[in-house]
Amino acid sequence: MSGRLRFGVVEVLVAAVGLLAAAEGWAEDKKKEEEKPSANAERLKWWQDARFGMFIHWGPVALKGTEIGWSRGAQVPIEEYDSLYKKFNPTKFDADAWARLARDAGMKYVVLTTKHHDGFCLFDTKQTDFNVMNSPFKRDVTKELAEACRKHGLAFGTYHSVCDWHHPDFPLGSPGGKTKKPNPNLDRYEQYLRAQVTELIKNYGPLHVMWFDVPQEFDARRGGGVLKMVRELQPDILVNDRISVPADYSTPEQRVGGFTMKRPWETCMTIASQWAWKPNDPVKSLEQCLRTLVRCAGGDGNLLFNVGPKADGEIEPEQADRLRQMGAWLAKYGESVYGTRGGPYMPTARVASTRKGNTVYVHVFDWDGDSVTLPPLPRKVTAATLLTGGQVKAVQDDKGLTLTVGAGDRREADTIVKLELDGPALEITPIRVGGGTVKATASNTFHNSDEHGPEMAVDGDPHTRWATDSGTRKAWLAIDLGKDTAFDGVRVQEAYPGRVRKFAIEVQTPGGEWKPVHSGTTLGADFRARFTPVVARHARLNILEATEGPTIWEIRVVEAKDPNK
Ligand code: H79
Repeated sequence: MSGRLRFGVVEVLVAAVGLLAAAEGWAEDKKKEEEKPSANAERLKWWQDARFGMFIHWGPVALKGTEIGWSRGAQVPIEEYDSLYKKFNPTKFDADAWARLARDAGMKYVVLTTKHHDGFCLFDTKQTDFNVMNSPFKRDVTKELAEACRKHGLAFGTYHSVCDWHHPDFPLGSPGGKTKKPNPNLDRYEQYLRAQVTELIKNYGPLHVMWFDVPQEFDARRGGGVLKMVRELQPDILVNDRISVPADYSTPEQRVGGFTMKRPWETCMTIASQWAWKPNDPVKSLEQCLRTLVRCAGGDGNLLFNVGPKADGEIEPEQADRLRQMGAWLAKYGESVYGTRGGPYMPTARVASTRKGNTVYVHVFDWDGDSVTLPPLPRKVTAATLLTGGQVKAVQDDKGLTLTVGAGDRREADTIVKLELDGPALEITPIRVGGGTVKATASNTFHNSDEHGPEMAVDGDPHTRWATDSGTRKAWLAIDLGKDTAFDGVRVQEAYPGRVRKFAIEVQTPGGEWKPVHSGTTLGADFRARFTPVVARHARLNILEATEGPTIWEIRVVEAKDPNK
C-alpha cells in the first residue's frame, strides 16, 4: 500500500489545483476553448495510436545514484548536490544509441527531463548558468537527443518541472519543497519559466509534448496563462495535466490508469524503482512490463516507461535488455497494442482487451483452469484465433463468451485471443468484467469524473478507485447487490489509509431506512469486519468523519456462505 500512498501526492496536488480552477471561472474559458476544433487533434490521435513512449530522467544527480530533485537537501546536502554538475562528464553519452534503444523497444516517442525540481538544466538555456553547457561535458544533451529522435522517426518531447527548489525566485525549496525561500518573487519566476519554455519550443521544436510537473504555487490562472503561451508558440503541441489546468491528458503516476475513453491518459512508470539511476535497482520482470503496457492499452491509455541513465551516459544493460525484450514481443504482437483503443471489456487483474476495426484482442493473464468466461459480447464472433500461437475455442452462449486454450498454448505473460466480429468493435459500449451484478452509487465523486466514480470500487479492479472531491469530510458509498443477499461481513480497501476517522457499515431495511451493522474509526488498506448475518439488497459505507476526501479502491460484502471468508 505504501507505494500507492507515496505516488498519490502529485495527483492530490493536481486535484486540489483543479478545484481552484473551477472556483476561478477557468472552466468557462475551457468550455469556449473546447468549441473550437483543436489544433493538436491530429497529434493527439497519433500519440494515442503510438501507445508506448520512453521517459528519461537524467542529470548530474546520477553521480550520486539518489533520486532526482527529491534527494537535494535530503540524502545529499544542498551545496554538494548543486555542485555535482561540475563533475558531470558523461563521456559515453550517445544520443543515437538511446534513440535506437527506444525504437528497438517498440516505443514511438521520447520525453527527456530538461529540468527537474532541482533546477538543473539539461539544455543550452540563456536564462541561467546552472546548465549542462557549464559542466565539463559542455554538450547540449537535449539538442543531440532531439536530433537523434528525429533521425530515428521518434517524436521528441520535454519534461519541464514547474516547481524549482533551486531558483531563488521560486517560493519553496529543498528538501521536497518543504522550506521557504527568503526573498521569492513568483512573477519573476514565471517569466523565467516562460522564457525557458519558449527556448525549448523554439530551439528544440516542434516538440511532441511539453510535459509539465508539480505546479506548486501556480494556480489555474498562472498555469493557464503559461499553457496559452505554449499553444501560441506551437499550436499542435500536446500538454499534460500538470500545469494546474487539465490541458490534453491525465497522467497517473506509478500506477496503471483506470479505464476511460472520455479523456486521453498516460501512465508514467519507472522500469526499476527510482526515476533517476540508482545502483543495483531491481528491474521489473518482463511479465510485469508487458502486462503494464497491455493494461494501459486495455484501459485506453498510454505508457511512458522511464529509464534513468548512468552518470557516464550509458543506460543500464539490464534495463536496456528488458526494453529490447518488450520490443521483440511487440514486433510479434504489436497489432494488439498499436492503433487500438481500450475495451470493450474493461481491464481487471486477470484480463484486458483492445480493439480496432472489427477485431477484439482479449489479453488473458490468468485462467480458470483451461478457460475464461467473459460477459456476453453484443456482436457475433465470426472467427477466433490465438495471436500468440496455438488453438483456441470460443463459445458464445447466454452465459457469455467462453475462451478455452490448452496449457501448452497459454503464455506466461499474456495469451492473446484475436476475435473477428460481424461489425465494428468500437461501437460496443464498454463492458464491466468480474464486478458481476453489483452496482454502486455515492454522495460525491471527484470532479464528477467516471474515472473516479463509485463503480470503480466494485469493478474487481484493484487499480481503480472511487474518490471524492478534496475537502470532503462526510460521504457515503452504497452498493446494490441486485437481489436480497445474505451476508455477514464486509471488506474495504481504503486508498490513503487514515483519512477515514469514523464510519458505519449500514444495510437498508425493507422500509428504506439505513441500519448500522458495524461501526468503527479506522478503515485502512485491508479492512475486514464480521457481523451477525443480515439479508439485504442495499448496503453502504457511511463515512461520518474524514480528514480529507475519502477514497476507496474496492468494497465488497462477504456472503454468509462464502467459502473465501
Ligand atoms: O519526475 C518524477 C517524480 O520525481 C515527480 N514526477 C515524476 C514524473 C514527482 N514529483 N512529485 N511527485 C512525483 C510526488 C511525490 C512523491 C514522493 Fe517521494 C513520495 C515524494 C516523497 C515521497 C518519490 C518517493 C520521491 C521520493 C520518494
